[in-house]
Amino acid sequence: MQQTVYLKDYQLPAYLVDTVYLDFSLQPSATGVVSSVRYRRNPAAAAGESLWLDGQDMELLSVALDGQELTTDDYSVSESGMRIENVPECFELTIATRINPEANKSLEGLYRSGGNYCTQCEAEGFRKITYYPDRPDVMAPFTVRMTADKAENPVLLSNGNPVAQGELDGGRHWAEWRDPFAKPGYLFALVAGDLQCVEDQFHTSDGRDITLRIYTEAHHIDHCAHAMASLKRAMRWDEQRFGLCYDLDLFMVVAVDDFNMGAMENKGLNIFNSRLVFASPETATDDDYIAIEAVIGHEYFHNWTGNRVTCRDWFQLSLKEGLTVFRDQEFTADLHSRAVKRIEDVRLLRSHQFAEDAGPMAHPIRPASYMEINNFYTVTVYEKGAEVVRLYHTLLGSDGFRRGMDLYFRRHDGQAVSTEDFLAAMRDANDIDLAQMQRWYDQAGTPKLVVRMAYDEQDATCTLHVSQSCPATPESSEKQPFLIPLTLGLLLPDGKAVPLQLAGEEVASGSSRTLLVREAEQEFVFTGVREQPLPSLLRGFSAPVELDYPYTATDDAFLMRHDEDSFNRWAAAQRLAMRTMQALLAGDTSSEVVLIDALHHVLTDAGLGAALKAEALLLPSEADIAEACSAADPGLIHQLREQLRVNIAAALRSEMEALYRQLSTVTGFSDEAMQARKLKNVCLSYLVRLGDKAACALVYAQFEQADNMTDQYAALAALADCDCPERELALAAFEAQWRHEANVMDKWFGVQAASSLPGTLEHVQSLMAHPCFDARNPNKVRALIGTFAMRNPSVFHAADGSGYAFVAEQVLLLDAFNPQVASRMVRALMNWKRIEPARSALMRAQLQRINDAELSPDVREIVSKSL
Ligand code: B3K
Ligand code: ZN
Repeated sequence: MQQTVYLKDYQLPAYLVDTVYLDFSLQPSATGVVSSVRYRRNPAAAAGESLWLDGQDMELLSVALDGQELTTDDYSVSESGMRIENVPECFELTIATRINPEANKSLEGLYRSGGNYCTQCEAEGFRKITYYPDRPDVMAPFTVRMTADKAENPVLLSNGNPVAQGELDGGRHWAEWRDPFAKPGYLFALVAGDLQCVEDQFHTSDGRDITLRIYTEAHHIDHCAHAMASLKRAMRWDEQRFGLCYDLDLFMVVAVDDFNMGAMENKGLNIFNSRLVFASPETATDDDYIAIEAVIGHEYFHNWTGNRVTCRDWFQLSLKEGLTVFRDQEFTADLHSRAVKRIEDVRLLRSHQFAEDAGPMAHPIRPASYMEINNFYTVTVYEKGAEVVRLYHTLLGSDGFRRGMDLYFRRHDGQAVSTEDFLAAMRDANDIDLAQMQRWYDQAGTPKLVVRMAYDEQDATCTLHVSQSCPATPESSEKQPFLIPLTLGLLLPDGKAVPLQLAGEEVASGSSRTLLVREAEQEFVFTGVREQPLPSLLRGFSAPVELDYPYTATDDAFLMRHDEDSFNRWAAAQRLAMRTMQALLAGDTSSEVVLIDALHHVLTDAGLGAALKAEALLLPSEADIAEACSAADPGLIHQLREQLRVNIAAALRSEMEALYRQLSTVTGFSDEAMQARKLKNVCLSYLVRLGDKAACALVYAQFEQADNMTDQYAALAALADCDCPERELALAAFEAQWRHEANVMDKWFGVQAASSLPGTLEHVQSLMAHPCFDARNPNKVRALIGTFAMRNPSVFHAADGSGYAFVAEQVLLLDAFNPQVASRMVRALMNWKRIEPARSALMRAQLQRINDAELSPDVREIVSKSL
């Protein structure tokens, strides 16, 4: 049975490491690893402790201490590691092990992808390579030597800078790399194989020349230019915005096809899922382009937030991930549209993180315990973590935030620290009391902010009564009030903004300001308000909370037109659409006309940019609507939402067609062009709902004529959900065109798995036998099975339970070789308590079936907590 690890049990490492020397003899199924590590007793830890080294799934060949071979009397080995009693104050330990990269299908540790060797060590994969204190607070400089067959592996890479290389007998060669920066084992990386690279240069603002290389298999070498350009933009941006320069002479990115997540920030040698590197206009959508830039940025930014300053233990994961997500969000916002980026981030947060916070896996951004740390790379730790970092930014302003960051690096460069250290740096650099911020780290759950307004015409005052609460979550039911920045404005009936004068303050503060909510209940009084206003609350989504204000449909339609905050114009559109859906579910169609009228205005509003129009036209997803219901019926939600889309398309057909035609002339890849394409394709997705000949012909024409993947994919996705003759034509043509491009084929699998047409489950099952499908490849599993389980609610939740049974079966199959992927997939069944009773029972039965099987700790944790 898997042990639970608790934050409160943290202990300093008993031994520190001064140097690590690793020697790999690479062979596909029998790789020899010799580690020579210099240990020193930690003066800060208790004396006389034995040495514990983590290790698993290896064959131990020998152990020597200061050159003396040890016998099995001197150490004990278990499934999880090795203990050596009675070690000296200072010593060198040499351990030889043998591992099997070819057989490693967990994609953690050293494994093979496409005939090449690569590694993934975060969080606890280094212990599958050698016996070592595999914890982030043990940091050391690494030297790595590797030997390999030269013909098969002409390229040999590791962290840091190359030191030497040479030839050996028998067609083998060797290389040695040295990383001068002390790092934990989780940042170690090794790559060997038949790779080509594109090379570029970057001149840092502190006057150094850096060589940049992106490695890939030869046939993708022409698809790396966008990733390289993104890398250079990220390096420049981090210098300009945070004063942070790159520190080694070489920065490498390697693209591999088999990877459990997006990418990994290994020091000097980032390893990427190839889908987040390769791009050409023909193969990648505009969204792919933006995502590649963001993830290249994210991993690069980790060089400071994660690598130079790392985490004391894995409970602190958000220290590096929340902060680095915040940094990549700002990078994208500075380079593209800030408003659109904010809307997209908040949409993700509200759909996925709010749901996580309301379910059985709810945890604070700094969890207090875990069974399997890989299960905590979550939207809570990442996206809510980034929102908490954003709170400091809102509270301290841009300059104050920068002062805090500067102090954080001054104090902690080269250290492994905790979220308290980050809070302290922000506090001390700004001389401000931030003690209440700690609650955001310790308490799970989405706070609810209830706001009510009272207007007094006589006194011309407007009083906002604000109260906050937070629902019970598994770790606690008693919650302390949070510090919540509430950014707002007041709008008069003519749409003009009220200058905000808070009672008791001397000067007015413009038309938007941030109130600090600290108590469970608080009142704020604005004076000099001549007419009854409508409040625009939580502008820019100033805190990760659920807002409760009794807006009417007319209020929302008004805010959609007049709010000066573009984020809140979108938020009002979402609220209006959500209210309309909820009314439809209750059999009331009255707000539909308000929504359609408001969307008509959006379409024709000359003052609104294309991207914001597109965002406002997108209805809340079926999952979002289900999340807002108490006992959701996914079938009914799908049916009513589709009908609403048809009604919107029918009512606004001529405007949408006109806009579609007007935007069809756009070419190129500027931000404007990308935004225009987005709006055009949102119109297309509505028009296809009409399902008539003209509409389907229009979509198919776009499919055939597209010279870029954005347009081709949008048309394919639209047709995949439409029962028309063009559907099969498009799917067959796409397959014929792209069957040799693995990442493009994922789109083809995805649109079919997302289709709400009858027979989709059987079709998904038959696609598993397609020559391009491979259950060992996480991208394929995510594209086909993941899309079905997570992005096709109406079919996944089929009333007969067939979707649940299929997903449960796949989880069990996957868990036998890749627990991380299985453990993501099983989450589709996790929120069974929020679905209507009949389906809920079927979901629970499948969870029980999984629970009865032999499981990895990863899946066991999710299933046992869900039940
Ligand atoms: N730090 C890695 C994630 C590692 C996940 C391990 N299961 C990528 C990132 O967040 O940048
Ligand atoms: Zn990260």
